[in-house]
Order: sequence, then C-alpha cells, then structure tokens
Amino acid sequence: MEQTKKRIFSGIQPSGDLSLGNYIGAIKNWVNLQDDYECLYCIVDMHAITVRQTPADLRRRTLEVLMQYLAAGVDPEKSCVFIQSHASTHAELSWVLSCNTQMGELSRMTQFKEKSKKHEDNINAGLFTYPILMAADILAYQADLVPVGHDQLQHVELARDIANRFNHFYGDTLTVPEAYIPKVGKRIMSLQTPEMKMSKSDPNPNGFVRLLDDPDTIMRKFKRAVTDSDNVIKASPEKPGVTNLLSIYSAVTNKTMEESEREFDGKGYGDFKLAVGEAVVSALKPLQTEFDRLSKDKAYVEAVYKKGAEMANYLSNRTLRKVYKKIGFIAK
Ligand code: AQP
Repeated sequence: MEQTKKRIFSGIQPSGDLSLGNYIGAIKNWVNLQDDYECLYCIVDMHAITVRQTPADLRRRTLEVLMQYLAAGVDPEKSCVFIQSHASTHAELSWVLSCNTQMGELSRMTQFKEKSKKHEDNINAGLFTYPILMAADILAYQADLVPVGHDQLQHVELARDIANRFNHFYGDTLTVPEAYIPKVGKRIMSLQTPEMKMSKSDPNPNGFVRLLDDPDTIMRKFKRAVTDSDNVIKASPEKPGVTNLLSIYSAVTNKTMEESEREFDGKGYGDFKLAVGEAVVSALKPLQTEFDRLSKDKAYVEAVYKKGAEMANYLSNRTLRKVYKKIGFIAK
C-alpha cells in the first residue's frame, strides 16, 4: 500500500453484536469509500476491554465483527482489514501520545462520563485514556479521514489536537486527520429511547437492531419502536422517534430525508413502521447470507486478518520509527 490516494482509518469495538447504528454510521460508508481512498478497517479489540469482557465472547465476537465487515462489502483486496491487538504499534504510540495529552482534555470527553456512569464498578484508567489509544490508531497510519458516526466526533477532534501539539513541539510528523460524518444517519437512536443513541451494548435488546437479527425479530423491534401520539411523519427535534425511523429508512434505501417524508406523507404510523422494518430486512439480507457463507470458511477469514496484520504493522512501524526519532529515542 504505497500512498497515492488519501488514507482512511476506522474501527469498531467487538463489545457486542454489531448494531444498525454501527452499520449506518460507519460500515456502510466504509464500503463506498474503498475505491477512492486507501482504507484501513480495524476491529478494535483493545478498546473493547475498557469494559469487562468474557474472554470466550470477545474471541468469538472479534471474528464475527470481521466477518460482518466482509459480508457488508469491505473487500480485503482493496482495503486492509486487521485486528488492533495484532499491531503492537498502537499501544506503543499511545504511550508517547499520552505524554502529550492533558488530563483536563480527557475529563471533558462525554463518552468517558457516560461510560463511567454505566460501569460504576469498573472505572478503569483505560476507559479514561481510551481517546489516546484511538488517536494512536488513527495517527499511526497518517490517516487523512476518519469515517465515524457523530458520537465519535469529539474523539477525532482530540486526535487532531494531539497531532497538532506533537507537530508543534517536534516538527511536522503526524497527519492531522478529519472526521468524515455521513449526511444521513450520523446518529441513529435507540428504538425504545430515541433520545439516546442506538448502542450495541444496550441491555434492552428492543432498543437496537443487530445486523444478524432474523427478519421476524427485526420486524418485531420496528413494530414496537417508540414514536409519539400526533401521527404525523415528519422529521423534527420534537419528534425524536419518528425522525429516527425516517433517518434509518433514508439511510438503508439511499434516499434523502425529504424524499422519505414525501413518500410517507398522509400515511399512519403502523404502515410506516412496517415499511421501515421491511427496508431494513431487505438491506441486511445479502449481508446475512454472506455472513453465513463466511462462517463456514475459517481458513479464508484467518488469511484475511493475517495479511491485514502484516500491512498494518509495516505502515504503523514507519510512523512509530519517525515518532521515536523525533522525541529522542535511540534507534534499535
Ligand atoms: N447509534 C449510532 N449512530 C451512528 N453511528 C454509530 N456508531 C455507533 N453507534 C452509532 C459508529 O459506529 C462506529 C463504531 O463504534 P464503536 O463500537 O467503536 O463504539 P461506540 O461508538 O461506543 O458504539 P456502540 O455501538 O455504542 O458500542 P458500545 O455499546 O460498546 O459502546 C463508530 O464510528 C461510531 O460512531
């Protein structure tokens, strides 16, 4: 991967079964970006352990997430697909960057505040320094763009601040990345509590749709989706449930919000929810079929992440060597 095109880095934690939020906010765009950019797509298992994980589940999910990337259309011939813990450079760079990050910056991160409320029994240092490891993930590859949902914007901004600071002290070394947020579906909300984002680790299974949910389950979740009582299908801040369903529909059918609003003009909520459910079922069908096929081909999956690890190590070591040199470490 010699750099001729702009470079992209993005990743998802194997902290649960992937949700429709992960798909619309991230993976769907990754697939579209593969032809125009040099892409690195990672399964960020090191981030996942900031919350307590059962080892056997983490192992299984890491491979399942990888297979879902591939099943959604991430092409390992075009993009580098790898597992974060297979490139030790991320942790090494993270240490250097942590010495260039202020405690105050980290304490402002909303994800830390939210997750420490959710996991009061395990507010570990990794949860606090998570954004530094994420900055290392991105900066190790000199990524230009980071396609993420809106919830990760604050972390990408911190990565930019860290890169700028490093460059200021040590001279131009790190590319300052930009967030790439989708136009539609940048923030998919819970189907049960539409004021909160849809999250794969939501304890309420009706709040989120899994990419691998069967059609009946998907339809049931949409039928139960929380809306409001005025029976008008329009996007507005006062109508978070309806707006969310419109965003989901627009994202999976590649329509604009206005087109979707026009399509449902005058229709009732019952029909609307059914139509959204059906659109999601049919958008996920090819992914699910391909996932089933890949689950039977372990050798292929292993070949993909091994090849990915080789490329990731090669590229990130180049950055790490530069960084070590700039800060005054003796070359090996
Ligand atoms: N609801 C969402 N809407 C749009 N994009 C979303 N993403 C996640 N949820 C939504 C995007 O998916 C990518 C991967 O996120 P992550 O797994 O690294 O962590 P997260 O943002 O904390 O996602 P979850 O699902 O909420 O995970 P848990 O429950 O484990 O914390 C990112 O690009 C994110 O923006």
